[in-house]
Amino acid sequence: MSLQLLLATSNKGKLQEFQEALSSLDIELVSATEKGVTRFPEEQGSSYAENALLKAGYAALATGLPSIADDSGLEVAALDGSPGIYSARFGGDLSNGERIAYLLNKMREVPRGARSARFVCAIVLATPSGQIKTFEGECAGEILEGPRGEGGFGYDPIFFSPELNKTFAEASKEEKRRVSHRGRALKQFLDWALTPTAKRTMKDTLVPAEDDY
Ligand code: ITT
Repeated sequence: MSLQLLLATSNKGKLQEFQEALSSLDIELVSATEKGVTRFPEEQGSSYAENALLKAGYAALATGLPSIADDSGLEVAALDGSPGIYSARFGGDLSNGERIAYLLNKMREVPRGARSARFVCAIVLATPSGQIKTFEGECAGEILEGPRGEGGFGYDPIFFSPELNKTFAEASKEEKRRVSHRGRALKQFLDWALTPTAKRTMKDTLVPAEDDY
């Protein structure tokens, strides 16, 4: 029976990207909702890694399963690195489209050539007995003056990737995974997941395998 690994997120876009990136591993990636975890602790950390650890650690203790969480954000140079770790709540309780409009409005005076930004991602694996492993990735881009593309999620329609020569919302899933902050952190996770240490770590579970009954 394959190992179960819980993904501690309520963001469907992240869940899809993790499922696709980890499909080659002999791991059953289960969502938090499937295991009855629908709420996570408030993200009070001062870094992506701290917030990811809060989510993964909480899920590991709540379910007894090794758990991974992603904390990520968009850092805009002209806004002094904002919204950063506050990306999901930037502007308050807004729809995705409203949040994009809020960001674009803040940047209305910023000329082309001064609209650089980066996405940053920390993925943390936490086990029920307290083992922790962190993976990080980032990618550089520019904030466009208006949205382009229908794919992805969050700020993808306004994030132009010079490597792809298109926005993340115009990119295919494979293209986004190849260059994105999450794709890069997931690549590190994938490389590590094939090592003997990783297999031991991911077996650190309080949930008995079905054939143990
Ligand atoms: P969970 O905490 O439940 O995982 P969340 O959406 O609240 O979901 P974060 O606290 O990590 O996650 O906030 C990250 C926000 O940054 C996310 O809501 C998006 O607005 C933005 N973001 C992160 N990665 C992104 C990506 O690949 N494309 C577009 N926007 C992204």
